[in-house]
Amino acid sequence: MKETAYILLSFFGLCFITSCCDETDQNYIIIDSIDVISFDEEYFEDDIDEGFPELYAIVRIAGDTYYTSDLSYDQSTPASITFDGLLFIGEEINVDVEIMIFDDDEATTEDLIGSAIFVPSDFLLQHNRRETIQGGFLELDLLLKWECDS
Ligand SMILES: [Ca+2]
Ligand SMILES: [Ca+2]
Ligand SMILES: [Ca+2]
Repeated sequence: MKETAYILLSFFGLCFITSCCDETDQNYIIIDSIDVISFDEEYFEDDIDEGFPELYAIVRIAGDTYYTSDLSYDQSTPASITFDGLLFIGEEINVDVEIMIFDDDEATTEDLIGSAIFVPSDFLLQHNRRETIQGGFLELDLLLKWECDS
């Protein structure tokens, strides 16, 4: 992760000098944040009604945890979860990436609310700032960052 950040930094540095900003050359995906648009409200594993869940996300690649987010501040949908410019580069852009949404619970184990799978390279052609992915009742918007964004 650190290594790829350095590669990206030097890449941006080079582009700064030569002022290149050809988006068609971009071979990586950056997710700034995600919006939880909707989810199965019957997900609750707890007996007590605790209101709107404290949402956070775990990103997994090939079953390994790649990123764990902080809790969302939002108490209704759409609930924003920051991804801090999460980078997918190299082989990572061609594999299944799973975003799992959890409810953080203090007294009991966290509840899995749902998950959705995408392949980062699917977004390269369109260059949309917002991409919607779904998994069952779960609907997420991915807010993507592109090199030429100002
Ligand atoms: Ca819960
Ligand atoms: Ca909770
Ligand atoms: Ca629980």
